Amino acid sequence: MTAVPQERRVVTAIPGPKSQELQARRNATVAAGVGSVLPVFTTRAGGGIIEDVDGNRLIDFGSGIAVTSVGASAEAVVRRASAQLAEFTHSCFMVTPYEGYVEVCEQLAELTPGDHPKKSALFNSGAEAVENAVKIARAYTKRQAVVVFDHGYHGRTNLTMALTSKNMPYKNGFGPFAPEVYRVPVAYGYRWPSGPENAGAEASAQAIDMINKQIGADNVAAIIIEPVLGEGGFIEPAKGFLPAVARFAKDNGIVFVADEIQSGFCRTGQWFACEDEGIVPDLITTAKGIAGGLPLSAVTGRAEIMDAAHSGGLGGTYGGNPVACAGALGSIETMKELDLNAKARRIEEIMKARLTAIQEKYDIVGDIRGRGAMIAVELVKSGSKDPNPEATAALAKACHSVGLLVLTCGTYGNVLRFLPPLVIGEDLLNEGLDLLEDAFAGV
Ligand code: PLZ
Repeated sequence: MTAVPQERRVVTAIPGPKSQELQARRNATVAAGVGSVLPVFTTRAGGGIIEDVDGNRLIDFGSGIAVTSVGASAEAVVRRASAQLAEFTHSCFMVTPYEGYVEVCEQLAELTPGDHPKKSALFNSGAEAVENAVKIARAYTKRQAVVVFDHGYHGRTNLTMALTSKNMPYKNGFGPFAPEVYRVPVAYGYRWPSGPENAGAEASAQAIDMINKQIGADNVAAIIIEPVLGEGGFIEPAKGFLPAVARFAKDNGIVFVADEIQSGFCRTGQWFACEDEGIVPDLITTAKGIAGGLPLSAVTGRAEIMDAAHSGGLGGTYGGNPVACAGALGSIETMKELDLNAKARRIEEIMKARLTAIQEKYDIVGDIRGRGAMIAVELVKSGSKDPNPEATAALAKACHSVGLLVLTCGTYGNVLRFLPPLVIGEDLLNEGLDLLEDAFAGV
């Protein structure tokens, strides 16, 4: 294994000829429904760089959608996963268990908020974790309704599609959806009619009123929210919103679930984003950053809630695969050793300063927000708050063409989001921001 040089290098058009050739093969055999943000075919990746088949090296502001926080070839992840691979690839935890699974659950109990007794169950994908959180909350409360929020994203399976708010591309034509899912407002400060300072109190009051009037609190098994809404546009619910909703859940025997699949594991400069307002969720779903790129997810929470599902009621052939667990232990070890929470906060400091300078020059930057290495700009039409998805797409394209991988998101497709690996060098980070600034000048 050779480490990828931490330097941007553009030697062909992006995508280059070899990527284009592979894209033609892909188009012949890979289903059209599976898209790619930028069809450059990867050969190596690590630190803050993705190398492609044409020899280009891109600066990575995406981390494979907030997954490779420790880099895509972190030493401890590779070492531990390789060692495990040589011992055994699979036994199925439901058939004969192994220590790695237990160790990951011990780490989750230690790292997640709250000092109550905790238990975990491991799965493969984020969506699977969310589905299981709903199963567990229903088993515990013996209630059915699930409350989710405007702009929320929870996955692509049938139940999690129902929990997800945005129709295109996630839901359109894929119904019917799972029943007993209800959506209420979230405190989206930038777009709250009476201003961000009122959003927390007003939105929580509206959400709670809707739950009481339209569902009945006694029918609600779970309230599920992303403490920073990811796909919906990196929306940080205005201060006061999350505590009010969590308190309402507690007062009414509702399981409060924090979906930290995107925001968890040091991404926002804390182990979990809900710590920012001192929230202790009953259940927390994690995936993505947990295992340095290997597929692993978890539901962690209060032991008495987690134990409500009957023996044999939770599981899956691959859930908590031993190689993925080894990767998770390597990823967590790296986060602790390199203090990646501090790195994420440093990334925020650098990015917000540079983005504020860009905003002073370009009035299409409506809002700069996010925490840690989960930062975004919301783009609007000049002199208004009208969403500007065209400028967002043009900026992303301009960045891609010079070797800076950025992603977009948002209900209106007008949010440019930055999710660099937390281990990215400051020189690469600043070079990426220079390229972004050039892109603004060009668009
Ligand atoms: N919950 C908060 O962010 C995954 C989706 C990409 P899976 N987000 C990236 C796409 O277009 O499919 C996500 C998330 C939150 C749940 C999920 C689902 O996680 O591992 O993709 O199933």
